[in-house]
Amino acid sequence: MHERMTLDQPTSRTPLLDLVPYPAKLRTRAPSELVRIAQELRQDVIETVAVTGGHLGASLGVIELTVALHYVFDTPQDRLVWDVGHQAYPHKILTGRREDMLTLRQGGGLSGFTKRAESEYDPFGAAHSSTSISSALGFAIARDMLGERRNIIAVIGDGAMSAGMAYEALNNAGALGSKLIIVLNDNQMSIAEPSGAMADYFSRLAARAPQTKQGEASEGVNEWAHRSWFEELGFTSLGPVDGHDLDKLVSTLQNAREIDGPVFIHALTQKGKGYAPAQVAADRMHGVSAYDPVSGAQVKAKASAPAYTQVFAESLIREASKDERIIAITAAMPSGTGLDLFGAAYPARTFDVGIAEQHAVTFAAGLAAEGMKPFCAIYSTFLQRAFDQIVHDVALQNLPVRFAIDRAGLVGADGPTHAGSFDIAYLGCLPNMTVMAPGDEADLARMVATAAAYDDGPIAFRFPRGEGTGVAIPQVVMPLAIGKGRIMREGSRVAILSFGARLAQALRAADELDALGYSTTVADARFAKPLDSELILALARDHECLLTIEEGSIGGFGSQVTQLLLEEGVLGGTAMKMRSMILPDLFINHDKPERMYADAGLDAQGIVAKVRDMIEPRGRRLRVLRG
Ligand SMILES: Cc1ncc(C[n+]2csc(CCOP(=O)(O)OP(=O)(O)O)c2C)c(N)n1
Repeated sequence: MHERMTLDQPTSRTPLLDLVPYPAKLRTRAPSELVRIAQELRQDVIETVAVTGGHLGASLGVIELTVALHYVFDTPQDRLVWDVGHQAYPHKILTGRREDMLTLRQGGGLSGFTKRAESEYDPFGAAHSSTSISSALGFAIARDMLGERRNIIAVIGDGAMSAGMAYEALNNAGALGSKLIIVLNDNQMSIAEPSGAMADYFSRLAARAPQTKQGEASEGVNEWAHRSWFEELGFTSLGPVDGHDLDKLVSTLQNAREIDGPVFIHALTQKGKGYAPAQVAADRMHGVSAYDPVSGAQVKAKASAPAYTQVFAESLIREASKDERIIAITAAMPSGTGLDLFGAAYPARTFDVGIAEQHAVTFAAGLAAEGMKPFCAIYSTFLQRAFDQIVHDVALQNLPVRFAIDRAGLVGADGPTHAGSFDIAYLGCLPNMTVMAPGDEADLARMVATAAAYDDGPIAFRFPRGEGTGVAIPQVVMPLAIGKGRIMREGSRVAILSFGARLAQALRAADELDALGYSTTVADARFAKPLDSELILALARDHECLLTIEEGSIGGFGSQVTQLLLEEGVLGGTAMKMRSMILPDLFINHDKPERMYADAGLDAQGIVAKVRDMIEPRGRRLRVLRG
C-alpha cells in the first residue's frame, strides 16, 4: 500500500501523495494537483483502515477539507483543531505519520484521535466531542495576548454542534471578536441520523444557499436576504461551500484567512465520500472493524455469548412492556447503547437528545420528578460530562433517574479518552446514589429489573464493552435485594470480593489458588453502594485475607470497602490482611482490553500473584526457596 516511487519501482499507486509527507511539501504543489492528491489520500485511508479498523466514514468525508486546510494554512504554526479527532486520519497521513498508519489503534501505535504528545500538528487532543471551539478560542486569545500572528482554525461536525459546549464557546467567541475560523463540517450525520432542531436549521441553511450555476452552492461572503444566526452572533459567515470541491474550498479558506474577527464557514460534505460501501451503509461506516477494501465486508469475530449491550437493551424492552412509564434516553449513541433496539420497539418512549449528556441527565431528572422512569443510557466516559447534573439535579433531589452505564472499565482501541475508569468513584461518593455492577450478563438483566422496580432515588448499573460470559439468562427475571451481594464459591483462607465483570477472572483465580492449597471464597458484591456490610464483615472475620477487585480507579469499590472495615475497626483491629485491586493511577494507552487488564494485573494470573504475595510475601518466599 505504501509503495514509494523510486527509480526501479516507478509504479507507486500514490505517486503524488508520496511527494507530500508534510504540509510544507504539499504547499509547494500546484493547485491543479490537489484533486489527484486527494484521490490518492482517500485510497490510502481506505486501504489503511481496512487493516486497522477505526473511524472510516468521518475521515473519508474530510479528505478534500484536510488537503485544502493544510494547503492554505501554515500548519503547524497556524493551529488546526479537529473536533472529536476521529476524522483526523487523512490529517495524520499528511502530517508526517503516514509510515505509522498501520499501527493506528494498535498497542504502542498511533492514537485513533488527535493527541498533543503524538505530533506538533495536533495542537489539542480530543475524542470527546464539541471541545474544538472553546480550545480554539483559547489559542486565539493566547495569540492576541502574546502578540503573535497565526491563524486558528476549528473544524467541527454538525453532530458535535448539538452539544452545549459548542454554544457556550460561540457565545464567548462572538462577543470577544478575536480572529478565529470555525469550519462547520456538515455531513448531515452524527453517528446515526442527527437529531434536534439545530440539525434541521443546518439543512435549511444549506438549502437556502444562493445558486450561482444550476445546483451549485456559491462560496464567498453570504448574500442571503436573511442574516444567519451565526452572523447575528458576530461571525462573518461564508458558504455553504461544497466540501469536496477543492478549488472552492481553497478560495473560501483564503478568503477567511484575510478576514478579521471570527469567521464561520459552512462546508457541505458527505460522510463516507468516495467509497461505495460506506456511502450506502446506514452509518456510513462510522466505526468499523478490519474489512475487505473491495467489498467493504467487515471481519467480525464470531461471538460466543451475547454482548452486555444487547442484554441491556433486551432487558429494558422486557421491562418496558410491563411498565409504560419506562423511557429510554441516549446522547447520540443509539446503536452503541442498544437503544436502537429499544427505539424500534418503543419509538415514542425513546429520546435521542444529541451529543448532550448534561441535558440528557437533567431532562431525565425532570421526567423522574413527574413520576416517569427514565433510563439514561450513556457510556461511562461520556457521563463524566454530566457530573454536576448528576449531583445537583438528580442526587440532591433524590430523583429516581436510572443510569445504564455502558463501556465501564477499559475499552481497548479507543484508549484513555474512552476508558470508563472513574464512574464507581464519581457516583459512589454521592449521597442517595445506588451503584451496581453485574458479574455476568444474567445479573445485568436482574439489575435492569432492579432499576425499573426501584423508585426511592437514583440508581446506576455499570457494565463492560463486549461479550458476556455465556451464562443462561433466567426466563423470569427478579429484581435484586438492594445492597445484597452473593457468595459464588466457598473456601476458608482467602476471600476475593469482586465488583463487576472481573468476576469470571476471580473464579478462575480461585480454582488456581485452591490447587495451590489456598482455599478461596469468591463473593460477588453486586453493589458498591450501599455495601453489603454484613457479607463483607463476615468475609473479613472468616478469612485470613480479603482482596477486592473492580474495573475502576482509586476511590471506587475498594475504597468503599476499606472505609467500612476501618470504621468497623476490622482494619487495624485484627490480623486480617486486605488488598484492593484497581486500575493503576494512569491514563492507560490503547491496546487490546485483555492485554490492558493483564498489564494492570487485573486478570486471574494477577489475582493469584497478589494473593500469594499477601499470604507469603515475595521476599520471604525467595528466602525459603534459597534455603
Ligand atoms: C461527549 C461525547 N459524546 C459522544 C461521543 C461519541 N461520538 C463520537 S463521534 C460522534 C458523532 C459526531 O458527529 P459529527 O460531529 O457530525 O462528526 P461526523 O462523524 O459526522 O464527521 C459521537 C456521538 C463523543 N465522542 N463525545
